[in-house]
Amino acid sequence: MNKILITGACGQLGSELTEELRKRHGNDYVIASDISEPKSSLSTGPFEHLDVLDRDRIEEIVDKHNIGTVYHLAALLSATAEKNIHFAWKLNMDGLLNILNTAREKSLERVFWPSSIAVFGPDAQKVKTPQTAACNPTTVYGISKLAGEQWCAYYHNKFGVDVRSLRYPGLIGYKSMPGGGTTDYAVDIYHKALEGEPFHCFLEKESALPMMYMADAVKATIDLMEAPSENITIRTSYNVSAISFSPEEIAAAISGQLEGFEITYTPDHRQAIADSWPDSIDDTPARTDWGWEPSFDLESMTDDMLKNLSAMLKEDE
Ligand code: AKB
Repeated sequence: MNKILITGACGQLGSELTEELRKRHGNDYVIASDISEPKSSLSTGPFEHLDVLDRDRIEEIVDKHNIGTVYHLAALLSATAEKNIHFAWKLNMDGLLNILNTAREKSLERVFWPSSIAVFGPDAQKVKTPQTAACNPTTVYGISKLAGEQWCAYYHNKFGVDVRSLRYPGLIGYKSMPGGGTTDYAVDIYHKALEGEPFHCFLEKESALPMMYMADAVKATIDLMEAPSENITIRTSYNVSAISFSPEEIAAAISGQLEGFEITYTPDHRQAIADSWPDSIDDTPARTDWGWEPSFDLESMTDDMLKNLSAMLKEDE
């Protein structure tokens, strides 16, 4: 049976997707790869050092492990990308093209690539942004995601590469920290709350953004990848939605469970990025085409985050 390769497996989504896919298919069936040293949670199965800008190395790993499916997650997120625009473009575009070309030449069965709500810009409908809203991003990250979506559709239409994609909102999980995103505050806030420290938020209190709990994000990804080809009507990238909240709303949900939690607001350069994105997303095509439905809302996510994160922090003591 052909195996699965995950690039960017040390990242926030990569590490959880690796864990879940190994649970479902067996440890040896899922090859984790990253440019960074492997995290201890990845030691359950094979790991390969991989810079996705190195096409020869990608092909070597694909041949060595008889790879049939790639989840290509290695990329720079929005806030980091704004600080290094040329490298962000290179990594996000050339990395994707290396994977798409490998998939084409080696006739891989399936590729997953993450897009983002960052494809939308300030002129898109803010609330319940539809799948087909105008995509005029004002960040280099958003520009790279929009171009990436078009490359995915092109490789599918021209060369028959079965590449599938989701426009993720901010992802929130307790197992690992995100790195370099604008939505990262919504993970950090739980850590500070449990450490008994005040949280200094880099966004304004009313700045609502689309978000999703990690369990839902992993489920959406695998559900999309397991859907029959004929159900996939969108070959750019699907809107997927779960929760939408502002910093003051997540703070209120935490305060409901943890007495004495304090938050202050000092918006920085990331506020402009947040302001350019939707407040919430409409994901009707994902629901219709492959049955997408999230399980977690703000309350149930907060409950699960605080329970699991406090258990983890206790273990580390
Ligand atoms: C980011 O904040 O950059 C990401 C995203 C919404 O794509 N979490």
